[in-house]
Amino acid sequence: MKISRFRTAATVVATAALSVTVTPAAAAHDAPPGVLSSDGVEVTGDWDGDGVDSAGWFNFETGEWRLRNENTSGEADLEFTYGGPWEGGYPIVGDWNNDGTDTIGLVRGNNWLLRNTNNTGTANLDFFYGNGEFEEGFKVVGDWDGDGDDTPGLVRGNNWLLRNTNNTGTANLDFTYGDPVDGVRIAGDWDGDGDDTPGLVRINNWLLRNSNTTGDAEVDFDYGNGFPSHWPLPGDWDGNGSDTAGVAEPRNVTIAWFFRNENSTGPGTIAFNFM
Ligand SMILES: [Ca+2]
Ligand SMILES: [Ca+2]
Ligand SMILES: [Ca+2]
Ligand SMILES: [Ca+2]
Repeated sequence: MKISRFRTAATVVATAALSVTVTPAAAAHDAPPGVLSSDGVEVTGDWDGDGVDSAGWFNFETGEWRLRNENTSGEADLEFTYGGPWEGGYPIVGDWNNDGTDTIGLVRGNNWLLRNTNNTGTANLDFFYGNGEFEEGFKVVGDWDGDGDDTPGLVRGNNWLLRNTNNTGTANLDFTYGDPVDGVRIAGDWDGDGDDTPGLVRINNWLLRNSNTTGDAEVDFDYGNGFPSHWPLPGDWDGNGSDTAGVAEPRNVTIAWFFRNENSTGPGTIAFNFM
């Protein structure tokens, strides 16, 4: 639920999606990191505050967001623009104000522009976190301290730098997890205790840790087919308080979503198409 995915050409390697790789074509319109060509980004979050995370999609070329409230095939329940055409930015979603609903945000360089409602408008929160225009850290979002609000994180190599408030400042938590060059960085509440903690997905191997401290993975399983056919998107699909594995598979005119309600190897139990 706290990670977004670029629906990109297969030419983008996994590591490129994790670091700022501004190509000449992308630089022309400030495309999100790692994107060579793309028409959208997948996200998951609880748009209606019912406790269940569901699918969403952001088109960074037009600023259009499409969010769906049910994990079934169908049209968007919410459709609006946030971030104008070609303004770009790295899309993130989270519950910035602890009202139970996940909403949208964009990160441009180190400028975090968060909005508390899922509709067109300007940023309700506008602050800086990271090192300037060329911050290379992979953006993650989560409730690191379990107080109910989601706040920023940056992962530089294997260094996780997490902040507990949505305002300008430095990291409150600083630890290492994973290898310097590693899989896709994710975050979620794997054990349902209220705090979000790190995860790594290496190809299709999910390695989850339950505390925001240096150490090894506590949960280790395989799910999905790995990048680039599947992109990991964790979330709470059954509303029981714990985040579990999901993947999105971009197809020609839609995206196939496969969610599982346990962090273990096995088939997806929820499957649908939405874009
Ligand atoms: Ca909220
Ligand atoms: Ca928090
Ligand atoms: Ca937790
Ligand atoms: Ca769950």
